[in-house]
Amino acid sequence: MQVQLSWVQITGSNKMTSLQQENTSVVLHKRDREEKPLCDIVVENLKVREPADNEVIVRMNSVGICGSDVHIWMTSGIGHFMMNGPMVAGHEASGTIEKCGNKVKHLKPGDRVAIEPGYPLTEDEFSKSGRYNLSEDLFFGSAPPDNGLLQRYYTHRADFCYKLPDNVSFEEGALIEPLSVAIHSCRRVGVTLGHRVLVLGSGPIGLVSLLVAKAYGAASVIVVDILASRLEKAKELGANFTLEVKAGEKPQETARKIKELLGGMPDRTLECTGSEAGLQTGIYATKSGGRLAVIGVGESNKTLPIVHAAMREVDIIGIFRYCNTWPAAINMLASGQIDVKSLVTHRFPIEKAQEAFEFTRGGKGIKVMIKCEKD
Ligand code: 572
Ligand code: ZN
Repeated sequence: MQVQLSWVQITGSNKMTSLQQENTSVVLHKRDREEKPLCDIVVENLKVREPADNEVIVRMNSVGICGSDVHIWMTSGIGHFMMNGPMVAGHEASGTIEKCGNKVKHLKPGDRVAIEPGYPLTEDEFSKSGRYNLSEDLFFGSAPPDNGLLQRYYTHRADFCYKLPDNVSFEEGALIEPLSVAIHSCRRVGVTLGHRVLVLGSGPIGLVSLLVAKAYGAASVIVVDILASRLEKAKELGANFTLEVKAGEKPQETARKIKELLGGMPDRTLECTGSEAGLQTGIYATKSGGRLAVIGVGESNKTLPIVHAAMREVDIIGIFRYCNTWPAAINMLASGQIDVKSLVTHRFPIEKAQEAFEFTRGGKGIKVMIKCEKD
């Protein structure tokens, strides 16, 4: 089920509040012609939805661009989620409470919040047990066809907005979303004190996985990628070792190099590339009895040395986004246990969203932030 928002464009009325008049939003519109990108990015003014009793309107401040936003812009969908009309982009977000619904108790106008973009729409067995990310009826802002958060004003469930302490910035608040993927992954595979950890891929998710693995007590972390420039950032962020892999190198050979550099096989592996070679490398590299998190997605069907994994009791653990991570992430940021600030390399105002998406697609920066507030 999706929440359908009205696509009424503001045309001007003397009854409108200023809030409605300036709700600049970044909307993906599927093009008529079969030419990539399959969507146009249109910066337009959308109606602000009034909050229900349990909702808030957030004056958005920072929204990070995720690889999936770019993928949807290019292809008009992701996996089996396909656009069925115009759709607002963006799901890594923070802002300030503008207005509260009648029954909202824990927030008030002026509070700074980080927003968890997905929530279950039914009380099924998964949401009841706390694993609400697995619910069969989910809203997730910016997963087609659900509208995303890249707007000047955005209405959301209040209980999925988390108050930020004064010492956590809006950008850090927006970065809690990718950070959550890493926290959920480290929890699921049980990264703990003394572990050797392998991170495959040094994009934004690989880099936050490195930071979270260290915060969870990993004794050493090796980050592997085919791009030397990204590995530089991994070193800056505290990777004990980095390994540049040549495209086409045999996964067994990469696994051998990983063991040599680490001084032993990794206890835990966080696979963030989504590639067949990455997953194969992860299986060969992980220590017998160890665990591997499948974080990157890529092609649905992959050829894997599954018997190799089974015979060595390497557990392959699936990851679907996250659940119950925002409170821990906020505490990790506020206490200084983790520092994500340097991941933000570029900033664009919301009016220049097209430039921001093109820049992200070019793969030059690490995390591109869109600033939604007027100066
Ligand atoms: O930050 C959440 C997020 N989730 C991603 C990708 C980027 N950002 N996922 C990968 C794509 N899936 S999917 O569409 N699918 C398996 C293709 O459900 C969701 C999780
Ligand atoms: Zn994302």
